[in-house]
Amino acid sequence: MIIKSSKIQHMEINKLLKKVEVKIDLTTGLMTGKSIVLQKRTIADLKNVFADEKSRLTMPQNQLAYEVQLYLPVLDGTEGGLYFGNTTIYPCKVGNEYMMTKGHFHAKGDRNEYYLCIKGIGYLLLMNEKRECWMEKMTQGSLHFIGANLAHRVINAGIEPLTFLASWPADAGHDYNTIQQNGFSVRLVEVNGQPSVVEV
Ligand code: S6P
Ligand code: ZN
Repeated sequence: MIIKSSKIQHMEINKLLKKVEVKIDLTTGLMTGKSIVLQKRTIADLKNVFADEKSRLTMPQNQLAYEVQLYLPVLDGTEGGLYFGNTTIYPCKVGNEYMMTKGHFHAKGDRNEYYLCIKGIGYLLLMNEKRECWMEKMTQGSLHFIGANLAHRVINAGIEPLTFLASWPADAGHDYNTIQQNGFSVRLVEVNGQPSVVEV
């Protein structure tokens, strides 16, 4: 409907509005919308991720380790496309090692990524192709830029779930094999109640 006010013609805003597909609760990081994909990683899915494989095998195999919500509005591999997601890592240890994501390089090494911590306490572990590692502390509101050719893994070093949002190119792809075979060159373990780095 066209509304006439003085000489300027105004159009009802509703004519142009399209439904927002996804909403994010910024207090929890949870995403809602019809096109959200859910991925769950249990203790059973994390074979050879932790140093203490024996301890992992004694844990309930269906226990949820972390879960990911994904918004994938374009086809996988679309050049110029962007993806968005969240990850929640539940607090737990395998042996004395903190719960963490599998970690990966991007298959297209020059594709970058942002992580934004919503809640919880942990560390973003980064590793370059020379296997040099460094970490950034993740706390509510911390923004992390993951540059080219860096493997990335998030470690929950707290006693609450750690949730972060992420955005990355739709053609980044994931190389899990390199980490599955060689791991990162450091691990984060708890010693006397405090996080401590062990070189591998
Ligand atoms: C994707 C992005 C995240 C991770 C998620 C789980 O590029 O980095 O969505 O997929 O945090 O980690 P991982 O290492 O199991 O994929
Ligand atoms: Zn990634």
